[in-house]
Amino acid sequence: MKIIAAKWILLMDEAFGIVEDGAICFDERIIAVDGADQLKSRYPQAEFEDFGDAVIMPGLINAHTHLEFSANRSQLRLGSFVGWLESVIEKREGLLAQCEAKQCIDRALDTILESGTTTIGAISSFGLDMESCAKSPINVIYFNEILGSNPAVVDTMYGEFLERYEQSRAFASKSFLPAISVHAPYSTHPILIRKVLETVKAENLVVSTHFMESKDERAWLDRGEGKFAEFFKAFVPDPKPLIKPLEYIGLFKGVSTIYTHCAEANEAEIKAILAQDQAITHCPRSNRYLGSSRLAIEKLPAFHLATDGLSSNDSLSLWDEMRGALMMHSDLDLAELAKRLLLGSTREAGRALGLQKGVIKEGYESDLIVVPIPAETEESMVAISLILHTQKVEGVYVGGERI
Ligand code: MCF
Ligand code: FE
Repeated sequence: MKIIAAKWILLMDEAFGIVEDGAICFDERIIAVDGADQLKSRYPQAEFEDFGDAVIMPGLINAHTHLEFSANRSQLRLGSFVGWLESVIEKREGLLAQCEAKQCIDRALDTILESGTTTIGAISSFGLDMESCAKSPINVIYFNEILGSNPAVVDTMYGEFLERYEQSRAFASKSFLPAISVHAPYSTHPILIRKVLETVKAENLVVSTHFMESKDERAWLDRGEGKFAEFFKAFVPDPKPLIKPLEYIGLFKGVSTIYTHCAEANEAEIKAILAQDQAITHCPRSNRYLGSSRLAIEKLPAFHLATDGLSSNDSLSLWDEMRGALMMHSDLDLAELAKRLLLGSTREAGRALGLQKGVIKEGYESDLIVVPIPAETEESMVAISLILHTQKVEGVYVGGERI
């Protein structure tokens, strides 16, 4: 059992509660939050550490990233979605090989942990990141991806997916939870979706999917037009969209689902997602770099933040993502936005993934980070200051253990 104290504790409760001069007593789970003296007399056997001028808060949760693309710097073409996708197909082999050779997945995981992210949702297209994720101290929801739009190859795609999924199940542990990702409405045949959703329901898993990420996706799914029409002609003679967006959302009814991006989603689609009690991931930098619209977060009751992969971003740090979001949503009140971004990187992400993480509350898991903050910081500036100045954190606890 441990007690840690600091000038500020950010609880990440709904009201963004801050405890001044507080302390937390915990083992694997959080036992109590109070003043240091009170906790020390209540739990005299606990190990004690005072971090002084610092913030203690839940470890950050990045619900959507692609570690297998971590070798990318400027090989992939940014600016528009289908242009980017073509470059992925062209450069994929090289990028994956480069990543294996340079062990860049392990390095990416190290930088993620140093930045204070203690849980990730890793979208895995090929299974190359499986062992690294399974052995990392970071908690991983390992989303085995399924895709395939051509009916002629759906059985092969499903077989190949199943093999990866079964392999990942063999690694399952407290910090490695196998799950399933359906790539996107333009890339995954409804036959495949229905098939994997049977497994999802039987095993009560969380599903992750890309949804309405780009203007190209909007034009294709609504009207069968635009750059996707050209793109698919390379594979099939007379390509047609596989499904309407609202129908796609309907497939996931009754399943805990995370829709990543939604930058081009319309009001009816957002309403349908919320009516099904499902979650929306916001990746502001990835959207900017792939030419998508700004997601109107001010219209959403909740959202969580994620970095996406280095395939469409310049870092895997949620602090960098929060700084990007502060700039992107330039009409929103700075202090309120800062709080929402912190909640979106902790509480809301934990909730979307169905974890007892992301909040400092009795019974929640003890994934905690310690971030230094100048002594003279006023309470009203704590959230803004954290976002503007944090690169690496001073201390990380995962499941109550100091890493
Ligand atoms: O999230 C970004 C952009 N949107 C879609 N997909 C990916 C992203 N980063 C990597 N991907 C992967 C995706 O999982 O690229 C492939 C999929 O395996 C594109 S479809 C051939
Ligand atoms: Fe993604």
